[in-house]
Amino acid sequence: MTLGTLAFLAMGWNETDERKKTYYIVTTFIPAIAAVSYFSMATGFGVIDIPNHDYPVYWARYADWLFTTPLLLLDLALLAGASRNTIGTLVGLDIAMIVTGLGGALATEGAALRIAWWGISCGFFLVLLYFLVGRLTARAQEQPGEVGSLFGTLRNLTMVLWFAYPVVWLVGTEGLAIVGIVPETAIFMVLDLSAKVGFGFLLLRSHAVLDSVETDTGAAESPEAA
Ligand SMILES: *C/C=C(C)/C=C/C=C(C)/C=C/C1=C(C)CCCC1(C)C
Repeated sequence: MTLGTLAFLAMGWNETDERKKTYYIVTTFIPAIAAVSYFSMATGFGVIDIPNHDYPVYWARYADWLFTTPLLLLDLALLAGASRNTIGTLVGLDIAMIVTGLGGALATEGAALRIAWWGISCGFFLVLLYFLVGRLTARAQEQPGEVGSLFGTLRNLTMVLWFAYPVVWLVGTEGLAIVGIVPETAIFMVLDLSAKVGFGFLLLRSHAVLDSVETDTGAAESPEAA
């Protein structure tokens, strides 16, 4: 994650175009936050023992995801030229998904209740995907040049990888504990690296495509821009 952060910093260092800078700033913070979160988990601060739990809870994961998943969605939304309302909706659903997921991880009243929290979180996740596939994709397809296809690639990568998180959670130590803590941690690490550093590389290496993005972010409140 640290190497990814440094690579993105280097890639964006000499960028002068204000709009493109936004992508570099957003995308660089994603692995930077994850690096801090992993540091806290590696040193024990990001892990707590909870009464009635067989396994420690890695709460720092959720702190990481609370900030990094909205930033990933922001990258996608900016690429699609989404309105502020759409961005707000996506981020709201995403935060609700992570917070209810944390509720499940911390719940002490037994597996059934943990899985109920998981179900609530999945509900937010599915609505989020609905916006990603519907509203955002339609908007991205109106974009000139190759923006639509870059968006499609990143959206598909995001959907495939993000889908794995609730599955790993459910079979892992937070849920049914079919998979032990070591493989679970390893799978989350690969997912995190792909969804953050892999995603970032795909986005930022398409430097030329970012030139043609048309934004709609001000449309909700600034008709004078027209
Ligand atoms: C870089 C980190 C990423 C992309 C994390 C994504 C996390 C999710 C999509 C988590 C989803 C979850 C549910 C849908 C159900 C409850 C458990 C969660 C929080 C793992």
